[in-house]
Formats: sequence, C-alpha cells, structure tokens
Amino acid sequence: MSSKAITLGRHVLEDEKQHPEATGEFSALLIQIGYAAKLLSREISRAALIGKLGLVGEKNPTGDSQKVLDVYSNDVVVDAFAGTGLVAAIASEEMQKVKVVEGSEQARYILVTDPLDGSSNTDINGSIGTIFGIYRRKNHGPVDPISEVLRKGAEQVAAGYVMYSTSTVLVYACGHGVFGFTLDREVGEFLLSHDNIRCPGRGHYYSANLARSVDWHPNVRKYINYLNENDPHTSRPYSLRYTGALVADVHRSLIEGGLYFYPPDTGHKDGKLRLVYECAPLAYLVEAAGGRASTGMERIVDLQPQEIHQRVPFVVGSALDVEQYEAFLKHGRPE
Ligand code: AFP
Repeated sequence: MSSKAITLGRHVLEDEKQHPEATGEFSALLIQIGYAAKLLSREISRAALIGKLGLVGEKNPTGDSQKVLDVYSNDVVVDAFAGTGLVAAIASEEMQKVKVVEGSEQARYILVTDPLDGSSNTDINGSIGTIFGIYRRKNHGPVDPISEVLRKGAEQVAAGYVMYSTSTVLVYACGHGVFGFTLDREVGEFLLSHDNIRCPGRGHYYSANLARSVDWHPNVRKYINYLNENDPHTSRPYSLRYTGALVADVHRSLIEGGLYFYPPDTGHKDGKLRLVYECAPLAYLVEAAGGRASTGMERIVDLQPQEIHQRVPFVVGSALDVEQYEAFLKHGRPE
C-alpha cells in the first residue's frame, strides 16, 4: 500500500479546508462514525467466536425480533458519541424514543441511524450494514426531539452507510460528492477506494423480495414481468439479486446500476422500510451520486416525517430504472 493512500480522516480534514467557517466538529463527527464502524467490523467478524450471534428475545420499537448484534451495534454507536459534544440527539431503529445525549445541549448536529441493517443475515455470515444521516441543528440549547429530528431528508448535511461483507466499506455523501473507503484491517484505517462515485444511469439488476409479489399493486407485477422479458436492446431480462440487507442491495445498485424496491404488501401496508434512518439517508446519498429515490410516487427526501419509526414504500437506484418503476406504477407501462 502506498503511503500516499488517503485515509477517511485526511479526506474529511482536506474537505474542511474548503470551508473556512468550519469549526472542525463536522469532521470530528464523521471520523467518530468511522471509529464506530471499525469497532463494529471487528465484533461482527468474530461474533460467532464470542457469543454475539442469535436473538435477544425482545422486539425492537418497530416489532422486529432483536438480535444480540442489533443491541450491541446500537450501544457502540451511542457510546461513540457520548460525552463528545458532537451530536445533541440520536434517533435509532433500536430505540423507541430519540436519545438526547447528556451534556450535549450545545452540540450542532443530530444523528439518525440504523446501527445494524439486515440483521437476519448475521447468523449466516451474510452482508449487513450501518446507515447514518446527519442534520445540522437550527438552534442550540435543549433538544426538541420532534421538530429537530423529524426533518425532511433534503435537509441532511451528510449521509452514508457502512457495509460489512467480504471487506468493510464506508460510503458517505456530504454535499459535493460520494466517496467510498475500504477498511485496511492491518493498518486500522478506512482508505479511499471509490473516489467520486456516480450511479450508472441504468443497470441490469433488480433487488426485491419477490415472495411478496402476490400482494403488490398489479402495476408493480407488470413491471416485474417487463424486467423478466427478453429484449437485448434494453438489457432485459434484468438479473435478480436480493441479499436481505438493504445496504448491500443499494451498494450494488450504486456501483453497478439497477434498482432496489420494497412496495407495500399485506403485512406491510406502508412498506417495510423506515423513512427517517433507512430511506432518507440512502436516498440523499444515491441522489448525490446521480441516482433517484422515491416511494414510487413522491421523492423520498421531500417527505415530512410524522414519527421516528414511520415506514414508507421505497424504490432506489439508477435514475432511469427508478423513473421506469414510477411510470409503471402510474400507468402500467414503461412511460
Ligand atoms: P432489519 O434491519 O430489521 O434486519 O431489516 C432488514 C430490512 O429492513 C432491509 O435491510 C431488507 O432489504 C429488508 O428488511 C428485507 O425484508 P424481507 O425479509 O421482508 O425481504
């Protein structure tokens, strides 16, 4: 490895120089997310050896069974910010209420997070992830957990994810580009591996849980039939890839093109995915890379959340593919 490799820390600090008004807190916040990701990467990779697999026996606030790693990951992210004065509050999939960080009334940022996305994959050595979004506070002083956290995704100042797979990759967007860093375990640093990521305009993969398609809107089923047809001019049939971890499927769509979608079904009348800490951060990031994200009808980052654990239908990925999904949903045909 060259000594010229760019670490996550160096990258955010160089970026900070472009903003003379910066206090350094935002850079410190991103570096702290990188630190939490390193801890999680280490513990996830040896979870089977240290008794961290399996269920806790509880349900999380949105009714999913909690895994040992879910609870551990939430603790790691919360602890990474305790006492730092960097974030005033944290909203997480694993916590019923917004956590106001003690002694951080003057902090300038709010963190939203799904600390462990795709937890059904933990016990089978599958890909999993961490999702995060960052908002700048409008005021200082005591936090109002509703007005300061329930914000439109478009107001985020940065968002990203960490994917724990064959390697650990941290991808973030902060207003002027999307950058990916791969963890070099021996050096203990995230190193820039994907500079200025752009999402291809169209792909030839789709990710969705087809087992639920009987319940989907008939126009979404028409879209699936369309994707499965043979037409080399439009790269059809698309190939199906579904990991059960949103982060992993979005990462593929971001790098290679294509789309992920989770429409409403009988068990999930509003869709399964959570707006505040799953869809909004990923939508912000994919749009920053030139992709597109919506409910099928409305742009995700324009939605005003009504509550922390709100669910929404979600489609995300290459701009032309997502547009085509939206056209099918509306008219039952490609455009
Ligand atoms: P968890 O984070 O609770 O494990 O949920 C995973 C997830 O929200 C998302 O990462 C997957 O794409 C989706 O659910 C999988 O849902 P199905 O099992 O219904 O396909």
